[in-house]
Amino acid sequence: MKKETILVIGANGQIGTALLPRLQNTYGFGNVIATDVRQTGTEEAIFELLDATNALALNDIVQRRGITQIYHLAAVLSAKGETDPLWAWNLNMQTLLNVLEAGRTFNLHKVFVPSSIAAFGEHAPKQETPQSSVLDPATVYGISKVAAENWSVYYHKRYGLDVRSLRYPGVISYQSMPGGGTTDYAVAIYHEAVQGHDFECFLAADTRLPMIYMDDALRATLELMEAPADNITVRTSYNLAGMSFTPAELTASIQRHFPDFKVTYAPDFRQAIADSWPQSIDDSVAKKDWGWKPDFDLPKMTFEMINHLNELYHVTV
Ligand code: AKB
Repeated sequence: MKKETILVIGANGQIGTALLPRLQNTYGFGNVIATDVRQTGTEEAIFELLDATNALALNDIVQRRGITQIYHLAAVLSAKGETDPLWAWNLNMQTLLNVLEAGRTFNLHKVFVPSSIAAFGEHAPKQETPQSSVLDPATVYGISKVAAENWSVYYHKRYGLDVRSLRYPGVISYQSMPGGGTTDYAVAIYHEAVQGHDFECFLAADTRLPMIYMDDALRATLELMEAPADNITVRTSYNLAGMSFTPAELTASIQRHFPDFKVTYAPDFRQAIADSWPQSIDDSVAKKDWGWKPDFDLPKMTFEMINHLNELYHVTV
């Protein structure tokens, strides 16, 4: 068992929920402290309430628990952020700066700060978007991610803080629902299909976006965090790819299991956000630096999602 004490901020979110058991396996149950602004009562972890916009509260936990690494997973996502841009900016930036300051002040070994494909905007190439592209995001979430990438480089260069980051595509998982993202349709659609419901998609049928299955996203996160520091040539955030598909292609892959499943399309304000993002991502630098290789394609992910959600909803097929 590795000797680190890990703090997870936003542990009840989509990635946190799935990441916790993996961290507990690697570092030991007692060495992973889960925190969030709300307690669900279902946490299988050592849990503390934490509003990470409060620097004193964050610093108190870091000191009291002898934290050596932070995974900062709390953020307001792309669609929700557009409903209240200044609130989203303040929350995303205040939590980020508090985490980086805690990292510097308490000499933390490593900090993980996720970024997103939302960091890209209309002037980045849409296909196989390169690691180094123009970053002109259309959302406040994207703007906060670009700022976070630059702050991470600053803390690394100026203070030697070992901050690492991935530009996550849309993450698809069965463990919990995402909240407030533009790629959320690709999770909700499975839940409706498995329950025998029709689905109304808020993006147009041909909207291609980069996506990744949670298993791959978690493996990427842990492989990046465990890579030797000398291998990490990107301190902004690594491009990360799993697969790319449209709502129509996702529907067809679900219909191979549920032939009667029906989807209608009613694009809303999230369409413009999706249209500003890449359609596919070039993650060759992650492959070269720390050996990244995705395992899940669309058919394999659909098979897994349906199996897990069948268990959840007790549907027999
Ligand atoms: C969102 O849709 O906002 C997120 C993301 C791509 O970062 N899933």
